[in-house]
Amino acid sequence: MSLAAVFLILTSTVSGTDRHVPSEYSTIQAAINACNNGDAVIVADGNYTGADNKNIDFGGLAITLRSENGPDRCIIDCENSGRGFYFHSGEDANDFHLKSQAGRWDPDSQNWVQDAVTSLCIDGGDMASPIGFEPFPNGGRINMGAYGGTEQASKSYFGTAPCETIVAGDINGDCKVNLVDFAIMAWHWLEDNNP
Ligand SMILES: [Ca+2]
Ligand SMILES: [Ca+2]
Repeated sequence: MSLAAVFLILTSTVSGTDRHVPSEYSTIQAAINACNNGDAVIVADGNYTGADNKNIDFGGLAITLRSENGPDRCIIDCENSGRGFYFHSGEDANDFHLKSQAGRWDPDSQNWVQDAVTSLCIDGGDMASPIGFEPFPNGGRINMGAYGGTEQASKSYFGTAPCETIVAGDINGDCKVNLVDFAIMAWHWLEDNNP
């Protein structure tokens, strides 16, 4: 799956050392490998590619990974191969769900909760990637990040509460049927994802 992931902000209650990419460590994984629990990896603006800038593995550490100046100019480009992050060492996945005013899955309460802000990574994934199991409203476009394309993907927020009634043809879920929906349909026109 093609995935360009923007850095997620992970929180930690312990303060530690700040480790800067690329000024101190040439790759994101190299910086993480040097971390102890409580450290922060801070990534400067740039487009990050290559083996040590994808499939990023926290190795079970409780650390913070964030962009220095916000997600717009700090991109992990997986170059159509691999994934942005690979969490498999018991990391607390709770922190990886993108914040959303329309709904974020909270594993602790096993419920959808609403945040005060909405992450720009929602509906920020590759237009050509299937949205998979993202719940409605999903914007008709995959989210960036660990839960993009899954049933735990954070919901799209359009400035108001989600629709009370779902209208046929409203592909992105903003309660309106208009050219935005048509554009999404046109983008995927005659696509066949059957195996
Ligand atoms: Ca989405
Ligand atoms: Ca719509």
